[in-house]
Amino acid sequence: MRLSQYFLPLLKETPKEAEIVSHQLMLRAGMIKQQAAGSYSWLPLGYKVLMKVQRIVEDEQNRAGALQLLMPTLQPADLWRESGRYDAYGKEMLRIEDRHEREMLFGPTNEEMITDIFRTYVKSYKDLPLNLYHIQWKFRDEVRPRFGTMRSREFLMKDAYSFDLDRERAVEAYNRMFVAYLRTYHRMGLVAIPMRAETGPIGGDLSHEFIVLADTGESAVFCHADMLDKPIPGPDTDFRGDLTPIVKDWTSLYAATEDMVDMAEYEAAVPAEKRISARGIEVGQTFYFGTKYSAPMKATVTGADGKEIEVHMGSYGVGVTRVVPAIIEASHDDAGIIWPVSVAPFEAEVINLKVGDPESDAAADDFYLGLKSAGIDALYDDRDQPAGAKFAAADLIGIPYQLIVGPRGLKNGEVEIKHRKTGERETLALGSAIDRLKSLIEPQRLDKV
Ligand code: 5CA
Repeated sequence: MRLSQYFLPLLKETPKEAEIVSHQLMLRAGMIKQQAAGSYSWLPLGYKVLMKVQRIVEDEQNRAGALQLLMPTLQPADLWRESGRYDAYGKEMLRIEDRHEREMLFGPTNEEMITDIFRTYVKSYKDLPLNLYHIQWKFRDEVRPRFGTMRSREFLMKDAYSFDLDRERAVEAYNRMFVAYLRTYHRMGLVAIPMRAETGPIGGDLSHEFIVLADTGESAVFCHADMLDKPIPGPDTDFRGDLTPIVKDWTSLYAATEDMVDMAEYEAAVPAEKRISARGIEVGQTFYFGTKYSAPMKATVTGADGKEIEVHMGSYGVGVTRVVPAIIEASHDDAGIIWPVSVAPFEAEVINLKVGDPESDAAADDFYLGLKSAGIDALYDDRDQPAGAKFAAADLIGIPYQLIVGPRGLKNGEVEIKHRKTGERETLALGSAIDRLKSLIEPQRLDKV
């Protein structure tokens, strides 16, 4: 993408309304624009990151055997009356009336609707297990929307719903999502720790929040330090096999959110030097809630013995629009964002230091086209602007590698690569720069880990 033809409204000043660094940087880097309280447009650069995050989520959901569909955002109130949640949900639910005075709501979550789909079509135990998911906009009329897309009113969620014959098999389904989440966040460059959690309005007695540690996080969390460097299950993980050992290993060390922590238990379980008591961002949550929805909504299947069985369900959410600021909270410096390659809007940026100089233009054009044919997603700063402004913009938007092309280097047959994360600079012969970038970038895509 040529920057001269792109839409990238960068801000020079830090907007006053933004309290935390990720919100400030998302506004300054032209990723989002606020439209109303807790409501944001995703501009092209931000949208590109959002879609990379979404693709990783889809990839790992599919790998774990979940099937993607898409449900509407507006839901009939009657469906929620069946589960009893229409009145219970309170003011966080946005209620709407259509022209026929039918009561509707903008879905804050989809347990009822997915249960309705299930009960319409699935009648036999032979059709289980089943896990259906979608990635779709939710609305929650939060009392205090804040921190940009971290806690907004309209936000994008991946929500998956599992259906099984009994608790034991439902826990197997839970474990598949648990392991899929470990892989999902890892591929985004995040360290997300599963912690025992409260279930709130979704319900149930088994739940984990996946937490990214950050000082700006909204929840207080308590865990064993060794949770931070546990090995992530690999791509050869058998999702049809028994995942209990992996989940046991990940839940053997103490990790709980403030709603669930028992300080005496925590201090007994974790030696003083291993205690992490910190703040964290909840990037996802998993729930097992048994027959909470299947019982009142009559979602049953016929068992092998011909008897009707209420299915056991779980639901599994990822805050897709929250993950983006969480990554920035975890990865930035004073100059701007530092994207992990796997979610970076572009993998490399060609910076032409002297637009208008025929040699620089020709070399930079060549690199841009060469990167494209090498399969590297590149941004090309071909704007006629001072070098300082280009460097500042490149650091702000955080592309992992900058390929700096200028007349002085070209005279010696050289270009420079700057690593955004470390600030390290390498001088390379013109002919080897693309191969070098390829060898740096490819392993960091994390699509094979
Ligand atoms: N139905 C269940 C799981 S599918 C559910 O709704 N779970 S949830 O309430 O925990 O939401 C799932 C994830 O959405 C959360 O872990 C969080 O990452 C994200 N999320 C929740 N509320 C917001 C919000 N106001 N703004 C941005 N993300 C949010």
